[in-house]
Amino acid sequence: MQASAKSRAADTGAIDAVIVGAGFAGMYMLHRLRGLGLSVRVYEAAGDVGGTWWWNRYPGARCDVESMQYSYAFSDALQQAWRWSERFSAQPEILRYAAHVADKLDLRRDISFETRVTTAHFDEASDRWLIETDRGDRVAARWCIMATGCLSAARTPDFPGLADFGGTTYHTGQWPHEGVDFSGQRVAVIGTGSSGIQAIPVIAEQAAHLTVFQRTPNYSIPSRNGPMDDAYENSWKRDYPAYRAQARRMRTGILYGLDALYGVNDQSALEVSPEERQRLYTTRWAAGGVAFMAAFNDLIVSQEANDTAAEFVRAQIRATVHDPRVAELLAPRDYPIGTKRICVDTNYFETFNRANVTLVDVRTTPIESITAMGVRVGGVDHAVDSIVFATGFDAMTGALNNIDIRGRAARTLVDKWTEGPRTYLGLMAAGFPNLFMITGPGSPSVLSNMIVSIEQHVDWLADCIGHARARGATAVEATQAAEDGWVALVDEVGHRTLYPKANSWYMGANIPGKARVFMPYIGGVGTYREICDDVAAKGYEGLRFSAARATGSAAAE
Ligand code: FAD
Ligand code: N01
Repeated sequence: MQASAKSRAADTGAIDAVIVGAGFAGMYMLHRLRGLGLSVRVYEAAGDVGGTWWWNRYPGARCDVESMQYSYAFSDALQQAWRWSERFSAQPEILRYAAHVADKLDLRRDISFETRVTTAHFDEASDRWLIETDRGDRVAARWCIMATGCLSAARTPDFPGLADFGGTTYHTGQWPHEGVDFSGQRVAVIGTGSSGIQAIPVIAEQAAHLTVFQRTPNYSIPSRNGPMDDAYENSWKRDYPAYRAQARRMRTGILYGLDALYGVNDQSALEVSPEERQRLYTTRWAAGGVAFMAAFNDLIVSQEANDTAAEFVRAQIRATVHDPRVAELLAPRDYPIGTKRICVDTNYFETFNRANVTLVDVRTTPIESITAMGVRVGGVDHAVDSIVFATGFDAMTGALNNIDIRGRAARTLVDKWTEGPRTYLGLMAAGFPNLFMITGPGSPSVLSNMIVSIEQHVDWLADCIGHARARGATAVEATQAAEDGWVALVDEVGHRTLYPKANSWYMGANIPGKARVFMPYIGGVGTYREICDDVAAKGYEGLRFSAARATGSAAAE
């Protein structure tokens, strides 16, 4: 069912909760809050559910966490009934899955589509958020849950001359729903992150000529994608709840295969012989996927260990790409493997052996301008009919900062986060009572199987809201001390790893002027869950519960 919001009248009045976003986070949050008996309204800028998978329809888009795991675990009936057709499902199938969940749970009746939340202001007298949308909705809600996504604010760099381009431009994160036919065209792809690496091989097969503009080469592991193996599917489904429980305790929230071969190897890369190292890397390269980074336990903390994995990948690139000059350009050197999001591909490096593909290095000579005819680099014009921006997102904070969010004393979130995001557990921010973030900065979020992290946050938040209601509190707020302590921990744990060495979006480095802070919590999904559970068990340590002045009640704590 496709939702339609065109004729909807604007909402007014007071409700219990507003959720912003109807991706996997907002959908499950709605389901849980309904279960608590709350009145809920979800606002979603897109035309239907699915979030990431509604927007990112570029050719080649698919998940790189295996589909048996990149799916909801909260309902065994759901996970038993749904059948994935491939090891790593493509975007249309993931979107169908989201729609199926929405149908099953009858979610759409509480969702306003094509509706963007523009402001959220906290009213200290009533302990309510006053929320406005671009369609004129005005609603007061006790609880405001931002399920706005870590990778939903697409970003096109401000290239000089962009407006003059005579052809068509696309962004991978805002792909036309009717699809694009590149047959016979000269196409430019700018950007070689995960999106570019997925799109480039598919576009190359269709376009007359493809020119790839690469600023930073990426480490990419072959996916070895293929049709879902029935035996593999059944082995998961036989014991799904137990496997999901194991995955929740892993650092990344992913169980790497059901046999020991690709599991997390708790050995240092430096404690085995070079031959054994080579054997293990080769096995994982052959198996495909992000489990490559679990070959040893110190790849993200030891430069020396990391170098062994990085060199292995560079050797694969050299062995794959025929032209040695192109192979060298494609081989990443100036940051440790895994410290920019590891990519997973199908025929990415092989694509550069095609006669209709050209690689242009824009590291040494940056893109000068976009002209009417194409892309100009170092005085050379590359004439194209279409430009695909695979240039990523204002990650983790972009979607939140796009909303005018004001907490106590009308302080804006943008102002609070000038030096980088500050949260308690990645869930709340001091001075912003009753405002919750799902997979917010300061939580494992983008370093994990995000559906695992989403479910953990949603369950925790539903319990927290239930707890607040049970004790008669109308406001829940992180204390400044709790937030300060958490921010310091996130920073300290991050700096125990190699991650800060890369100019990555994890560090805010892809957005000019954005604070350089390692934003996610890298202590691991399992550890993080224990911390959150412990906080709850201690009566929500670090949170202050109170009752609104308007109700006349005294503070609840
Ligand atoms: P989203 O899916 O981003 O949904 C947020 C929604 O909020 C969006 O629909 C947006 O329109 C809406 N929104 C934002 N601001 C507003 C506003 N002001 N008003 C109204 N609506 C608003 N993660 C993995 O774990 N494994 C993968 O394999 C994987 N593959 C990915 C592939 C791609 C191409 C991309 C871009 C990301 C991928 N991710 C992957 C990350 C992915 O974003 C998450 O897995 C997950 O889908 C996030 O769900 P979400 O609901 O938190 O956010
Ligand atoms: O974005 P990115 P993405 N001139 O930021 C380049 C998830 N995801 O959309 O590295 C020239 O990674 C930029 O260069 P540099 C996943 O979490 C998952 O690809 O900044 N180039 C880079 O090459 C991922 O990490 C999947 O030097 C410019 C590229 O654009 C996240 O989404 C698939 C430039 C941007 O790469 C974002 O991925 C897709 C400029 N001015 C996405 N500005 C899966 O497979 C930027 N670039 C699961």
